[in-house]
This record gives sequence, structure tokens and C-alpha cells, in this order.
Amino acid sequence: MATRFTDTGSRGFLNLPDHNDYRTSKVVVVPFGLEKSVTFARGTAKGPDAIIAASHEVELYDMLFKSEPYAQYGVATLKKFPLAKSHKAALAQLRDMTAALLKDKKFPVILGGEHSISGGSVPGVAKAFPKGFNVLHFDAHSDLRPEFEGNPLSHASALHLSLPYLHRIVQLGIRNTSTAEAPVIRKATAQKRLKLFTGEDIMHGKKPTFLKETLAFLKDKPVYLTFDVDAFDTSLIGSSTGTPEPGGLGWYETLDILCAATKHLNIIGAEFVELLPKQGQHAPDFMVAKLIYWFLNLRFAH
Ligand SMILES: [Mn+2]
Repeated sequence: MATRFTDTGSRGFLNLPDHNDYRTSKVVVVPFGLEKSVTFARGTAKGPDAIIAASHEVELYDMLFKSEPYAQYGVATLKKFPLAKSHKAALAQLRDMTAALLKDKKFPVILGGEHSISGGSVPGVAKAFPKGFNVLHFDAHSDLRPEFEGNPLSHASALHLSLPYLHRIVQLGIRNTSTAEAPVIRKATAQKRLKLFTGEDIMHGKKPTFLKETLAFLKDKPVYLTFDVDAFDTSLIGSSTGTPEPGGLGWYETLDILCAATKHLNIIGAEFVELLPKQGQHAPDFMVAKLIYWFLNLRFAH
């Protein structure tokens, strides 16, 4: 394990030279900049590098905890490795890595890359948690298309690919779904496997009970977090994501949800996908890096 999963020395996520050893770190960051099925703006392959570079500017003192919580968990970052050539083989590669890390009692943080990586990570979680697990999903899009433009492995099918493996899923911040997804949503909702809350439900007060319902729905099993950065309102994420949608989550609302989720749910791993870094626009890169650090603090220092 240690030979395959070695850290990047002093320049991994957050640049923690004294707390980046694989053996002693609870968190392992996996850069997985897969970009195979992107249909609108391109460039998400550069997401992991941009997040790691921006993380070096994140202040390690967390104002919520009034300390530097990273020392309590440690973060190893994997050396960049070549992704398998075909889309299918790359997903299998990520499936095996995710399962191996979880079986090694690590907390994987996978940096995409396009959202179709869930088609690898989620089956990997299923291997490590054969008694079942739930998924908490932040996104502007429900990503439940059986296929998109003839491709069942499309980023627009990320959660459709994941559905057979998971027990239950809650989708938060959704503002865009499609005719093809409506029957999938109806069926999974009727089976009590899916709850979907829109951007309006959360940000416009349409469903004030969304958080309570989310926690109650997911708490019976371990939870994997899949976070598409286009869940954020376009005023925050701008054009630094492939398929932006207006009307999304704010920074404080997102932190509030993650604070409650880390307190009440057993989150066992996470992925952050669809950042498309743009030269000269560093605010979204920095926001995602800080989001991941503060999420880890909430997860491990609560
Ligand atoms: Mn999305």
C-alpha cells in the first residue's frame, strides 16, 4: 500500500510537511482529473492541480475551531499518477483505489475531474461497505440520465451510474433536471431511496425542513459525500465550472449543511468535482480549497 500510495512531500493539499505521511494521516487526497465526456466548457482535468495550488494559500487557523485542526488528522496527497486511457478503465481504476483506501481505514478525498468519476468511486465504496451506504449529493443537476448523447458513462449520468450501488441518496441544490430523468426520480422517490431538494427549497425557504429530513433519511448507514461545485450559486462559482446554473447555494448555507451533516452522519469519504479553473479567476479555486479544509475540520475536529 505504502509504495502505491505515497505522498507528494511538502507540496500536497494544504502543504503540511509535518502531517502528510500516508501511514499516520487519516485523510488521503486523490487527484483524479478525469475529463472524458464534458459537453459544455472544457478544462476540469486541471481541477486537482488548481485546488491543491489554491490550498497552499488557505489559512490553517480555522476561525470556527480557533485552532489549526489539521494536526488532529493529517492529510497525505497521492503523487499524480497516469489515469487509465479508456473512460471505463479509468472508472475501474478509481473504484479499486477507493476500495483500497477505505479498507486501509483512510478517509479518501477525491478531486475531480468531471462528475462521472462517481461511476468509479461509488462502486469502490460499495466494495468496502458491503452492508450498504448512503450518498449525500450537492449539485445543480440531478445527473440521473440513463445516458447522455448516447453515452451511459456521461457526467450527466454520474448518479444514475451510482444508483445500483447505494442504499439511499439525498440531492441538494438541484436547479436543472430533464425529461429523461423524471421517471428515474419518480421511481427512486417512490421506493424511498431518493430525496431531492431544489435550490429554491433551500435558498428560498420553500422547504424549511430540508436539513432535518436529509439527516433523518441518511443516518442509518455510512455516508459518502459527492460535491459538484456547481451546487454554488453562479455569483460564487462564476464560469469556473462546466455547466453553471443560477440560483444555487451560498457559502454560509453550505457550511451550515456540512456542519450538521458531519455532526449527525457518519461520513466516510468525499469527492469534489467539476471545478474548471480559469486563469486570472482564482476566487473559485480558493473557495473550493477552503471548503474542503473546513469540511475536514468539521468532520474530524467536531
Ligand atoms: Mn452539476
